[in-house]
Amino acid sequence: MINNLSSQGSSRSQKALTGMVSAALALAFGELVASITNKTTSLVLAVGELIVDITPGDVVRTSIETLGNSQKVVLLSAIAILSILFGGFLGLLSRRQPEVSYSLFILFGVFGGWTLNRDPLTSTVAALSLSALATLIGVSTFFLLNNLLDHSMSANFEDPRHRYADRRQFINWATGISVAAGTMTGVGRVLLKDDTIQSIRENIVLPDLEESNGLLPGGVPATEPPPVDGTISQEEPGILTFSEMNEIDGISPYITSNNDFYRIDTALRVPTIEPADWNLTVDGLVDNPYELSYEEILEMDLVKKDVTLTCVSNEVGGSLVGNAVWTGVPLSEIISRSAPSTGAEQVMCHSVDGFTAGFPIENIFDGRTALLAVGMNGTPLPVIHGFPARLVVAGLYGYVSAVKWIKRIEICTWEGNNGYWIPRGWSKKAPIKIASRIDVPREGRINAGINAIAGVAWAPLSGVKTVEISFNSEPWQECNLGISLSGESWTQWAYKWDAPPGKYEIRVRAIDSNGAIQSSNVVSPAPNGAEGFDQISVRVV
Ligand SMILES: Nc1nc2c(c(=O)[nH]1)N[C@H]1C(S)=C(S)[C@@H](COP(=O)(O)O)O[C@H]1N2
Ligand SMILES: [Mo]
Repeated sequence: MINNLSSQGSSRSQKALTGMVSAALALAFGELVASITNKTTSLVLAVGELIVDITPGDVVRTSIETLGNSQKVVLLSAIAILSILFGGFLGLLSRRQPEVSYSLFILFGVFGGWTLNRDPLTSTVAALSLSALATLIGVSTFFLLNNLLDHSMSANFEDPRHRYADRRQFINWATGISVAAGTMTGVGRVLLKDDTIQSIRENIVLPDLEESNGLLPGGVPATEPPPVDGTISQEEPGILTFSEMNEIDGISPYITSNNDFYRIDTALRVPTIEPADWNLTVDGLVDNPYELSYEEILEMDLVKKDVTLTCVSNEVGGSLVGNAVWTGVPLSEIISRSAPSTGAEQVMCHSVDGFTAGFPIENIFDGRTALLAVGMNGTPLPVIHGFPARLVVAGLYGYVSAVKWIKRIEICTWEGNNGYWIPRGWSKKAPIKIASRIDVPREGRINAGINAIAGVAWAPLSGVKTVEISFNSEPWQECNLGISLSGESWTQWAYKWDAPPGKYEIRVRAIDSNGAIQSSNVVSPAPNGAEGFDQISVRVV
């Protein structure tokens, strides 16, 4: 009796094991194939993409869009674990209803194939072949292990030696297959780290260009530098040079380095594109649809512009904003060459990863910087920032304009054509709002005496004219400003504070060159950008 029970118990867990190991092997096969060829993505990733796409806008907005890389890994691991657990369930089910469990296993493979086929980087043929093979491998393993196990269960009870031999054989197989699955996944991970694209990218030489943007006629920056090296002063707040500003401990540098630049995208796998295999198509409501190769783009008249890019999801005081020098071709040139026809209202940009974003065609011809960018801070675009090419449009939030890994610019009507985030609850028109941020001091304690309060402010397209701070809701006081090369990029600001001991709430606001004052209303990011004053509490001791 006791023997029977324990053999039942172990049979249950071993049955579950048959399904788990088989599911793991099928998934691992998918990982390995996806890492060897870029013709397909992995099964786990495809399911992740499905989850990203079907999660309601509200949830995606706060989780997926701002998912850090580590959270993306958590999502993918969760999918892998749940799939293996589902395999375990099928294993258990196979005790009583083997036909149902095998059918469900196949159905699971069909589901995997369907999600793979949704992936924009995977062809239908690749999706079907990979999922069919993975399912075949999974189901045959399931069959093999179940047979071994059943055999060891029903084997000659009179002769325990046979039973143990069969049982051992089952355990050996199960262990071997698990090790194989682990190895395949591991090898896949290593192969994915393939740095062909990195080395291709590093060998690209962008033309040496002068920065040309925003300079007023005569080459004068939008805010004039001080005639002499000024020092930060509160008696007479003025303009400080870049080096003076950048010396303030903790202030955001005027130019955000590529490494520090925020990253936002829905991609669970960063697209790796070889420029030689890549083309940009310009089509839609145009008389002259055409294609450009990477080489051709590099041979066009490139310009170098300073533009602040920010994410609509950025909270007040948040870090989803950066200022970089972008090298690229003016979109006005690219679009004019296509000869837009009547009815051309929207520029809809498509990424190789399926992401889309659209904005009014006027924005390309209204004098702002709107680039097909290939360079960022003097280097070819980093892979995570859109290599080989992306858009950068001054004054528009990234989700309606800054398409990375771009492959197609489609001219279309405004009505009836929506970018990725529009049906997910975000506004179709999304100009960047005036904002200001305190970088230093950090919340908490500081020492009495001279302290710098400093940060950045942006107000595309007109530019920041004034930044003011207020202590404990007392009247606003003007800060020193940094140089801003144009209204399209942010401005550093600083306030020299001789801090007496006490508790302070410090708030900041910006005023743009048209006199518009940053709004004090507290508004959350959805649907078109956060509003409100950044604020810190400090205790001076
Ligand atoms: N292909 C692709 N491009 C994209 C996105 C995306 O999800 N996929 N996100 C957009 C959003 S919401 C923002 S804010 C910017 C961020 O650009 P960055 O990652 O270079 O900072 O890219 C835009 N371009
Ligand atoms: Mo964004």
